Amino acid sequence: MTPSTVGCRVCGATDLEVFLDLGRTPLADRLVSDPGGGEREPTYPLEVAFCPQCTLVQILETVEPETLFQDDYPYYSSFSPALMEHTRRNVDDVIAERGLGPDSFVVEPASNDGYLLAVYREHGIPVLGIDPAEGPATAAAERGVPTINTFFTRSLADELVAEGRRADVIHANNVLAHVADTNGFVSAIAALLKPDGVAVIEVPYLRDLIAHCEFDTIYHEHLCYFSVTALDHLFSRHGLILYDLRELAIHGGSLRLFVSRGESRRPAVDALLTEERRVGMDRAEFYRDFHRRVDEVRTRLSTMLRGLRAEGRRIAAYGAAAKGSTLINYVGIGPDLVDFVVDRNVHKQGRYMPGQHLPIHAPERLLAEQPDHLLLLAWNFADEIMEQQAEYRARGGRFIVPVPEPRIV
Ligand code: JHZ
Ligand code: ZN
Repeated sequence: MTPSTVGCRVCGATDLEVFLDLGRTPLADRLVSDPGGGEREPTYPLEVAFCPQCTLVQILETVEPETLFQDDYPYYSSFSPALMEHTRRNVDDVIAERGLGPDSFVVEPASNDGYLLAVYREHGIPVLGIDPAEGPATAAAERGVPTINTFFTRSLADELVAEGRRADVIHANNVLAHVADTNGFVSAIAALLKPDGVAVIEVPYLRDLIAHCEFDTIYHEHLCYFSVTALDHLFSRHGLILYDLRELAIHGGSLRLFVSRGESRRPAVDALLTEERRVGMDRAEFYRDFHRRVDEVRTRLSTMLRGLRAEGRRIAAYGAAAKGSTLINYVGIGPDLVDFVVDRNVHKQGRYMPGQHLPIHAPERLLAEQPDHLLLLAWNFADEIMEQQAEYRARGGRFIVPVPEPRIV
């Protein structure tokens, strides 16, 4: 492991240990419009490190948030039916558990296109979305979800509090890992919550990332990779208690965290803290052979795709996902191996994947061209996508799932 000079994002410690180096990659959600047009595509180092003081796993590079999220952000949550289903169940549970009604107030930083808050609106519960990405924030406003088009910060939280708008519930899904000022974000949550309010936060779970070799979920938008140990420490720094949690299958394995000021700790939290200590997630050794496993996936996937190509097979890919960008750029999957990518998101179609410049088309292209193999870049939605593509499969198409180890199904 290489010692690093950058400070930990949460505790400031400077003795971080780098355990994985994915080289320089382009930004995962920065799709290319005109690959032949001389548009220079910047690349940034992608090194992952462990903090021996507070156990946080993090990347060292911080790309300015404005570059990552503000301008031309192509991710719209509503394009994934399984995510919508997951969200609806989450909201229904929270409404029932907290007894929410027309006098309640629900706030969501990183509300994207309003897919989650719209469900509260259906129940007549007042909401406020906050999102820096203009396209998704506009889409949210158009569907009737009031949205402030900006970043969620401590000063914004203080303004809302000054207006008497404290929250009964704050949802923060897949955003905690994305913020450069981790402490500022958590302190903003603490400030905005009513004394008996609760924050319901979803993050991808580091244990699953390591266990299933999901190295492709590492990209510049994801600054932190959380264990319960690191989260527990983070919230307690800001006077909050991580009092309950649930493990979720979404995004390759996530945690739903319940955080408040005064609730008493439920057994699920201690159970995972104990488990993490048992397997060693709080120690640097745990992470030391990860790079070897990642490189094994790279070699096997590259060999598999090259072998198929040499046999004259045509290969396409499904899902112009951000994680797909890490995968194709780290493994080196270019137009010589994969003809095109399909995605339902109309904002991605007609553009090209970062770095490797694979063209992105609508899914209808699959049946029109019937490639022999389909590399699942959005492997986290494998079941849903395979079901949708039953016809492609019936006609002889095969799927390639890249992680935890490349296999053809
Ligand atoms: P998906 C996103 O990452 C963005 P990505 C972000 N960086 C983040 O943190 C994680 O989520 C959690 C398409 N699709 O959601 C939609 C279909 O076309 O796995 C998406 O473009 N048809 C904020 O981008 C892509 O695949 C379908 O049936 O890695 C999936 O991307 C389905 C289900 C998806 O996350
Ligand atoms: Zn630390």
